[in-house]
Amino acid sequence: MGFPSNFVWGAATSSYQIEGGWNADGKGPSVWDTLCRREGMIYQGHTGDVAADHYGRAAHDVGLMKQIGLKAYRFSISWPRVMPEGVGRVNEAGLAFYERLVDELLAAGITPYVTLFHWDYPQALHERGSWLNRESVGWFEEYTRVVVSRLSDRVRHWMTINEPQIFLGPSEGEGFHPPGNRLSHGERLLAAHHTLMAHGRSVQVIRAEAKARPSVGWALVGRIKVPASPSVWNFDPSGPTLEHGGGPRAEDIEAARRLTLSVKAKDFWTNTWFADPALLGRYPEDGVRLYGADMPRVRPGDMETIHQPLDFYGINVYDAEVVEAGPGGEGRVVGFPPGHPQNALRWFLVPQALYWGAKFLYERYRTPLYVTENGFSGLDWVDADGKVRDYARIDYTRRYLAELSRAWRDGVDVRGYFHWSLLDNFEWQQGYKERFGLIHVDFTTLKRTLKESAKWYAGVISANGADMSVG
Ligand code: IFM
Repeated sequence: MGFPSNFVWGAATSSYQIEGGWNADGKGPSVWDTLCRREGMIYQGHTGDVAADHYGRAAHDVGLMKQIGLKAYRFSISWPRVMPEGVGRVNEAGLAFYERLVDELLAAGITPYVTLFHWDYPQALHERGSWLNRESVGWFEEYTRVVVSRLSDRVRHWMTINEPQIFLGPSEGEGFHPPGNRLSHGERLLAAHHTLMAHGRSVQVIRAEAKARPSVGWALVGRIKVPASPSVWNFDPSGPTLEHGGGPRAEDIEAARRLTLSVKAKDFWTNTWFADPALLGRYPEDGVRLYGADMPRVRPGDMETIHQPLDFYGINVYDAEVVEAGPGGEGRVVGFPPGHPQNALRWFLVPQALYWGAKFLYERYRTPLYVTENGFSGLDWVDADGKVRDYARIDYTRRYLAELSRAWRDGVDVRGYFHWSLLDNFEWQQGYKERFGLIHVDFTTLKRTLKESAKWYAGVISANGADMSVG
């Protein structure tokens, strides 16, 4: 086990999922405010109106972060809180909230990592065509400028967008995230093209206008395939380990690599469709071939805008599919055996996702990595004695961290790890059904309770990952 000496230990959240204060102090409506009011869209009609009331309790929450010993906190800015119509008018009270949060963090010795867009999109801009409208590139640029001009004397670490795969897939394709569109494949690719351009323009603005030298990245879903091996299936500590012949075959590794780095279907569950243009300056050939006539028109200069150097690449990793090589070497997905561990959302536990994901993406893009999200959804509650015994979260996290450490020892430049999430929060269309937090939130009283995992994580941080034992 081991991590670099300056490893960044953090936790992450996003604005709509924790803030509440949905119409407080001049905030404009976001597409999620609208969707939550549409019947049948969200589990039991839950909304983010109050969420964890982080808007009203940010100072208290920073105190809890300090108690855990976090070195860094990743949060996102609510675009409509800062610019109620998305462009033009600036809501000073909204900006002041984030200024106070940053000041509190710095005073507590916690480094802020700011995500500009984690799906909290102004309703007013949705009504003007959202990412389908080429003007959306300029809207995001303007919003970036407003935030950077106010916070960049104190914030150095920036992420432009979070998981475009999700806010474009379920939102514009499958219709269960807002705005609930079912666009054609060609339209979705156009929205993705504009999103990539908005990312590139935002990077340019941050670099040109930040007051303190910035470090700029983004956070993508790592759609990871891992090679089949006995150690992937066997969770018994006395079972096969890599050291005891439980490692994968070379052809399975190659199959997993190719599938992780390919475009195979007309959906957005891909790494390369987004990362190749941004980091290599071109759309991947397999995708261009597959998408054919649906391809967006790439105008002169578009790719130059998209292709901006990044200081880091953020991966959000929770699970993976397991693959093995077929007779011709092509990868095929192998199902999980009965009883394989799952989280409350029924996502399978595959700790090797952090090893292979980090390795495959680093080898292709040669950009320092952060794990910008990784965590476990459970059905935790406060026991009669006041403790939250979320041992499955601890076990999940230590297994994933062990694999991340292995990636680092094998030469991957991993800079930090942000646990998802700091607080129990609004899990999009699932509402408050499952809990991802290190800190339990009672959504009736809004009382916070540090879970056993938070106490364990505090120990991990203070030992810089050298000790992951429980209790
Ligand atoms: O809660 C989400 C987050 O908003 C984006 N990444 C995945 C998390 C868990 O589903």
